Amino acid sequence: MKIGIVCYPTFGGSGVVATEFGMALADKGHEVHFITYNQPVRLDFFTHNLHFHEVLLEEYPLFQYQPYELALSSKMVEIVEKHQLEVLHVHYAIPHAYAAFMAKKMLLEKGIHIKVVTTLHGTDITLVGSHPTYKTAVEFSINNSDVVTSVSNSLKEDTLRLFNITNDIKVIYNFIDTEKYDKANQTECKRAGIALPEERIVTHVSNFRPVKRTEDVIKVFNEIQKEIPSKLLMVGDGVDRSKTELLVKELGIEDKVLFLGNSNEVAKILCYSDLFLLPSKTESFGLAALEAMAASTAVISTNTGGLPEVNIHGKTGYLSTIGDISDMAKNAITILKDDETLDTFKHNAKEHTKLFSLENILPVYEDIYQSCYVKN
Ligand code: GMT
Repeated sequence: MKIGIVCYPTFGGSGVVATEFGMALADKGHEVHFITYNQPVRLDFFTHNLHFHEVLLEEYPLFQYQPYELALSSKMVEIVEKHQLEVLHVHYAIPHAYAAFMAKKMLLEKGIHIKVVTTLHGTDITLVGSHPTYKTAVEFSINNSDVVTSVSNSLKEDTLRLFNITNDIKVIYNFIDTEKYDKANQTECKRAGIALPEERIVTHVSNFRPVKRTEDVIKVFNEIQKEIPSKLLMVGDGVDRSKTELLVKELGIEDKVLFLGNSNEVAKILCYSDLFLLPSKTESFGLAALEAMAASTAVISTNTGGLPEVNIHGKTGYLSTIGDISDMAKNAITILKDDETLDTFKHNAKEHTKLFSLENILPVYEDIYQSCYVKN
């Protein structure tokens, strides 16, 4: 089919899911068109037959804020018409679902019918979408999408609790390309360059926003390293990075913590990892945890949002209450203290990712696209 994908092109989870999803669809022979303001960070044009259409903004002195929704809607109309797209899949409701609704109406005026699939990812509902500033428009966009999907049961429940929803919401988990993370396929996994043989490697990957509680990552690691020789890899960047680095200095553990910044090589970095820390305040799914699990890494996370649907307590890792540093550290030490326990958790983590495999999730979306097809 000919599919238009609208997403944020950044390192955030929704953009990563949308990009990897588009590449997987292209691998299966679909014609995929990305419509967004920059080339998505994980988009690999060289090995995939994909198209990228940049949404350009026109500066004008009157605008304090440039009207991105208008530019996006206009671009969607142009690309649907020009390439005869058959379905539009928008990731993250704000403002994509709203802009898609407008594009659909404009296309109808031209006698072109197109259906819109909206995938809800998390903060578009929880932290941002339900704020009174946006709520009316987000609710309208969800109720007027042709198909609405949510990345976890927890997010669906949040959506139904926070909005007056008249539309059906299908839960379809985020997917993972398990092979990509398979350590067996990682020829470049040179662990010795990162840590001593007797050291464990702990990892955190995020956009360093307050919701990720990156200072808790440092506090938990500080307790771990008192008991177990270990290193911490901090991957990503964002507003909380400097205060997180400051805490590392205050605790005097600079020699044990490496800040790697944003990376397109997450799979390669995770190949070193024994344990992943995700102490988030809220997480509709926790794609970063799933990526770690696919690289056979045990997970210590909070028990918020969709995390219990991804990280299974006592099997793939442990869940703790938000901010409970000592419980997270205690659980981490339980996992890391001997090789046999660590290997069991790592094996379980990898096994559990089969539930989220590309082969399971992709056909569900293909069926949805087929059901949306309208002959023009
Ligand atoms: O900023 C982003 O794009 C990341 C963030 C978001 O709000 O969209 O990620 C959300 O979507 C991811 C992919 O579906 C989920 O794995 C994350 O849990 C979710 N983040 C939150 O709920 C805070």
